[in-house]
This record gives sequence, C-alpha cells and structure tokens, in this order.
Amino acid sequence: MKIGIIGLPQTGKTTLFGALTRGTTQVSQSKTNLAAVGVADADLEYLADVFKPKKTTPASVEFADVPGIPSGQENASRRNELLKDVKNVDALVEVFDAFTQAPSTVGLTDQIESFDLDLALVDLEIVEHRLERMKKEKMTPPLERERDLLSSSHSCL
Ligand SMILES: Nc1nc2c(ncn2[C@@H]2O[C@H](COP(=O)(O)OP(=O)(O)O)[C@@H](O)[C@H]2O)c(=O)[nH]1
Ligand SMILES: [Mg+2]
Repeated sequence: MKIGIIGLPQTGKTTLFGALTRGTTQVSQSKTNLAAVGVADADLEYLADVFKPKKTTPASVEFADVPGIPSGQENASRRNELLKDVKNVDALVEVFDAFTQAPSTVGLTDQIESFDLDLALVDLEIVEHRLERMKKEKMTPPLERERDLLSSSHSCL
C-alpha cells in the first residue's frame, strides 16, 4: 500500500514521515521523500518459524512525503507539479498545523476547506481535459464506461 502525505508548507508532514518511517531516511524539504516500512506481523513470524522459508517478506507500507503544497490560484502550476508524485497512491493523508493555533479556531477549518477545494479543482481540470480528448476518440464499450464515470465525477466535483 502506498500513502501520500500532503498539506500546506510547515504543517508537520516531514515530522510525521520521520515518525512513520522511524527516522530511517535522509529527508529533504524540497523534494518528495519516499520510504517503505515493513509491517510487523506475529502470524508471519510464527509461520516463518514453522516453515523456515529461504526468504520472508513482510507486507510493507510505502510513504511519500510531498513538499508543502501552496494555496491560491497563482500557485496552480506548482500545485499540479507537486501532486504528480501522489497520483498513484492508495490513500492521501492531509496534515494541518494545529500546534501553532487552537484546533477549534475558524482559521484551521477554513484552511482545510480551501485546501480540499484546491485539490478538487486539480481533479476537475484533469477530468475536463480527459473528457475533451475523448471527444476525438472512437468510442468503444470500455471508453464509454470511462466517459460515463468521468461525467459523473465531473458533476460531483
Ligand atoms: N509544536 C509542534 N511542532 C511541530 C509539530 N510537527 C512539526 N512541528 C515543527 O514544525 C516545523 C515544520 O515541520 P515539518 O515537519 O518540517 O513540516 P512540513 O513543511 O509540513 O514538512 C518544524 O520546526 C517541526 O519541528 C507538532 O506536532 N508540534
Ligand atoms: Mg516537509
């Protein structure tokens, strides 16, 4: 499983990444940090003990810590650039700074809403672009299904 850690700059993403990967990786603040962590599993250890295989490979979770994603329309291209590194993850973890301000403040709620709105706009652009391109393609049943799915995503976004 691959998990992307995203958020505004200076919110604690790299700190979280360091904690999750137990500080095993040299971290950068300007590039996406990647590390995989083996998942401890007592059942796997027991089975390895019984069967003594040549090799035991635990399940692993891969984390991608993306540099801070700036807010605002003027930063749209930088945002697209940074989000490329998390396009293929299974889940996104959004990190917000609740340590320099009280978590109950309106500011934090606003930050979360506007960050999610920025993400939705990125998705909308991708969907519109693909739908536009599909108009030029010869329709086949799989393409029709894709178009239907994208159309419903479009209205949802
Ligand atoms: N007080 C406090 N400081 C934190 C916490 N998480 C991160 N920081 C500090 O906030 C700053 C930015 O953290 P960093 O992980 O580099 O943020 P990033 O830009 O999102 O990767 C650093 O000085 C961290 O030590 C937290 O939970 N509490
Ligand atoms: Mg960072």
